[in-house]
Amino acid sequence: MKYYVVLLSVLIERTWSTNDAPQQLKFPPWFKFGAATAAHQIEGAWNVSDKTPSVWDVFSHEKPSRIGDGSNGDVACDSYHLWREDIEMVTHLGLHFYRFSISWPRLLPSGFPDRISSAGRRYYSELIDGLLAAGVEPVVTVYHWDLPQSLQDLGGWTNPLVVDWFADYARVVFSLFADRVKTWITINEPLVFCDGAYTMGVYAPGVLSPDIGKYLCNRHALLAHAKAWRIYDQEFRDRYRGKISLANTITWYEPADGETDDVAEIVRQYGGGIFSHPIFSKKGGWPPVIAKMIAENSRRQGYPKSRLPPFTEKEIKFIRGTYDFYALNYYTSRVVRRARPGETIDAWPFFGAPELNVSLTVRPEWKKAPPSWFYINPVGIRHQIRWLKEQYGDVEVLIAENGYASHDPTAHDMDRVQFYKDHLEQVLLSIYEDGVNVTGFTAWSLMDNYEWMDGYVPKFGLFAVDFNDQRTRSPRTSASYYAAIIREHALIEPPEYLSVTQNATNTNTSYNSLILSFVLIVYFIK
Ligand code: PNW
Repeated sequence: MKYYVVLLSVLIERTWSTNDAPQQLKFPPWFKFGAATAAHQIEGAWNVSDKTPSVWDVFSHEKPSRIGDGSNGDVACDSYHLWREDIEMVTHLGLHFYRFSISWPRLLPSGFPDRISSAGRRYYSELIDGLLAAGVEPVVTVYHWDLPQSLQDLGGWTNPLVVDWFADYARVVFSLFADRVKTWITINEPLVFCDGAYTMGVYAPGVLSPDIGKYLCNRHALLAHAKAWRIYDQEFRDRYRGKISLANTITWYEPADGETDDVAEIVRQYGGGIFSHPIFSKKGGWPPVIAKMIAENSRRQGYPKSRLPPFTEKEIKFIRGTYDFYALNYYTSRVVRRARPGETIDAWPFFGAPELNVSLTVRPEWKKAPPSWFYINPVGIRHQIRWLKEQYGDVEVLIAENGYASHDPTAHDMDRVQFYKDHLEQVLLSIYEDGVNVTGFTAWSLMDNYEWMDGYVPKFGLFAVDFNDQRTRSPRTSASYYAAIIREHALIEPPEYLSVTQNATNTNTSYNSLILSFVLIVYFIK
């Protein structure tokens, strides 16, 4: 009996007291930490081997004035050549997983599976093998915005055939890598590449068509995701037992003082619901409140049909349930108020505002970060996660992106340290107070990279990259902080971490250990 007591005590001690963090600051044992990048933002080698141009190559080459610093992703972090250094950063941090994306035109130069590039295939295969050899799980995004330009020339995401084009591409990706990759994201942030491109014209391909193109893109992105999910489900799941979903970026919307919550809720349904309701709700299809609003707007504008093309019953069923978890990207929040009569509402800086006829602002206390849309509100991530649970039930949530940009290229980035600390604190509250099954957190980004139309100006990296030189990577303070969180599997206070060495932490005796020892001594004396 005594042995069982000792064994039990040791088990309790190991599970709950492996460091000095109070219980509520520890992450659950199964919680995983990662960091993310995307192909176009880091790889460079834009025309190396048989790779063909993506929409971002063409957009940044033809319209450099549309990019903040006039730059492009021709070299970026040169990860096509320096991927071993990327793995070194990943292991330096002690990440459980590394999320990266595959470049469609690098793997399939024509956009179609008539020919798989052997250079492209080798590149991703070696990267995956290198991660696995280092004990790191690869988490792979199939599409992170770099559509082959040849497909854009055929209409890109506005052409209904893109659903099949994407599905064929996804099948190739699964057939090459699903033996080694167990977590998949089909498509990253359709809100940004549809709205950002078609409503605002600021993301590639920069085709302005806010009324029509944007909603075609939305519809086809959802069908393409569903088709890829079903291909994985039917042709690969039995053999490889992986998980697959899409990633949505959702801004948290709250009502302005004096406004009711229902106006904020409409914007939530637009920003988060359009790409979630069809997949995660019991009924499927567009969020009803949004379908109704766009139908009414369309009628008022003289369109014979809703500009938001409805799904057929068959399509609703086809899309519904095509998820294994919810991949949430969270960055920022907005305050919503109804537009005043006659007020002009700008599409920029935020998605959907003119359609919804609302004004979107920020609270004065939310600190501004570059890029232009970024204001910091850490509790927004908790509200957003709780909203997902309220809307779609107990789905597993993977935070697939969260991170901070500054203009400061230097190493001592206490603002980023604070950002991660504040957001991870809210994630712990989501888990322990709101009872949401959040299973992982992904820092955006592993390193400074090509921040789309903002070029190389905003620095998102845990590691700094010297873009004027050999793309040397150097860890920032936030990298040490994130590595310490991962090592301790707990949220630690930045000042404590920065002043206390690892050795000192280890020699501290925790209160839990003291109490446990006391209980054991009393038990044996008796
Ligand atoms: C994400 N917003 O984009 C992308 O997944 C990354 O590629 C990108 O580098 C990162 O976030 C930072 O921009 C977003 O306006 C773009 O809220 C815009 C927004 C959110 C995410």
